[in-house]
Amino acid sequence: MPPSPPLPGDTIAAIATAVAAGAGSVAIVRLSGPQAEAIGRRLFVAPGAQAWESHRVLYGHVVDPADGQRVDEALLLPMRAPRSFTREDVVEFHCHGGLVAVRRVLELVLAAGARLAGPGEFSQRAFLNGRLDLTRAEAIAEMIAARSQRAAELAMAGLDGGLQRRIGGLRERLLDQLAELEARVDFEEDLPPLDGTLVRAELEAVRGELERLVAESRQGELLREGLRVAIVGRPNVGKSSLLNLLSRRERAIVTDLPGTTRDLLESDLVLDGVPLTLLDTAGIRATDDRVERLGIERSRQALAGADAVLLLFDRVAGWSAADEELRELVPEGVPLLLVGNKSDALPPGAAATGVPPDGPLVTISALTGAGRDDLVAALLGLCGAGDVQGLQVALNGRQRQLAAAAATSLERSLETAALGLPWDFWTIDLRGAIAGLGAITGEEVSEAVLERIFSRFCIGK
Ligand SMILES: Nc1nc2c(ncn2[C@@H]2O[C@H](COP(=O)(O)OP(=O)(O)OP(=O)(O)O)[C@@H](O)[C@H]2O)c(=O)[nH]1
Ligand SMILES: [Mg+2]
Repeated sequence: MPPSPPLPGDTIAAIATAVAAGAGSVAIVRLSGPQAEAIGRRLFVAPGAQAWESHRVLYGHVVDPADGQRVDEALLLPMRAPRSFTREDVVEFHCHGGLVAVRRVLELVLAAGARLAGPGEFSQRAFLNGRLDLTRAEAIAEMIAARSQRAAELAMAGLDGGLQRRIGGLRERLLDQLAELEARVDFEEDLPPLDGTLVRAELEAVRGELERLVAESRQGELLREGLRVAIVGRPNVGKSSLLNLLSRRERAIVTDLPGTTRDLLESDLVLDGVPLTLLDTAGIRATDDRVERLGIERSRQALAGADAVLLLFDRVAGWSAADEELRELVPEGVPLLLVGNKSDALPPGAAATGVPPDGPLVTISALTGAGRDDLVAALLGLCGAGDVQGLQVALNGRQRQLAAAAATSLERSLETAALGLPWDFWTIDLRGAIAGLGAITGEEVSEAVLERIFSRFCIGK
């Protein structure tokens, strides 16, 4: 059962735009609830004969009712229920950006009777008032968090209801089967006989679809969360040069002196639509230099926390025992790509020697950029992020767990069916699967789960 809509009488308010000094020219204070318009009228003075109509912008000033002092020159946008994001009365003050004026406006709004909104409370109200299903509400948070265009496109597909239709469609198909089965439990004699093989085929088909969605969700997760990729290797092999090549700017200092990089350096970038944080590390070697030793310690820590590792070696000097030792530092199970650098300096005919005996290998030149695309493709392929382009919808972690559990329930239902047990035994796990899919779209979800989901949103959304 969906939880009950919010209590009437409560009007919430928050700054809806980014709260950072100098971050934008406009800042918005948003109110939602039955008092929104009354509060707006108390604080906003619109000169002339401007009408307070829904969805019509007013120009004027925010004024402190205590002393009549003008706080900001602003626009005000009233949106009356139900034609608003929350389906409640909404009023937005579009103030000047920066921090001071907008905070003052928020204070006045709160003093006038609104309550500061919790994280995601506007979206939660939109959901509870039936404006959005849960997949669309979650897509809002994903849109805000998107770090690449592909991630934003996937969030947009979620906002458009792509995921709700996929999951809702599967749930409908299961509900149809449940109805057939339950009818036979109660009125077997009055109905035409049910063909169990057809029911099983349908359950099997839905289970297959769910498993596909679960498998694809790994890609979506990469798009949402991005990858942490550490570049490691011995001093002077070209790690900082590779960071600069991939981030297309002179991010790191490059010199011909071994031991140039002393500290971890991070660079956020997007490769083929996948957001990544690339870590340039201090070259690992035995040294008496205290600063360099500390840097090397950080390199080891970066290795431990990485989703993938690029182990760079000098292709001209060839793969060595020292490189092999470094390879052993890479934790088990972390995707590892061996990258032979400085291919431009390789004498002709030397291609076959000096390479590692095994493991995925690419050869590049961080100096000329040769082999860059092969490196990117190999890295993303190793991380299972090879075809994010083909992705239509993607489940988030919560949705994936529910979909996987629903698939398992269907499997159990199919086992029951295979044993030839009576219809009502089939329905037990089928109901579980239906409930799980309902929890994804929000048809069957508890208050506590909702709280958890919306508390991860930012305030003002
Ligand atoms: N010919 C050639 N030289 C390169 C290439 N990549 C890097 N170098 C040179 O190798 C030297 C070391 O490059 P860096 O990028 O500083 O190497 P690093 O691995 O970051 O070195 P440390 O920070 O000392 O561990 C510099 O002189 C670079 O110009 C390459 O692809 N070809
Ligand atoms: Mg370096």
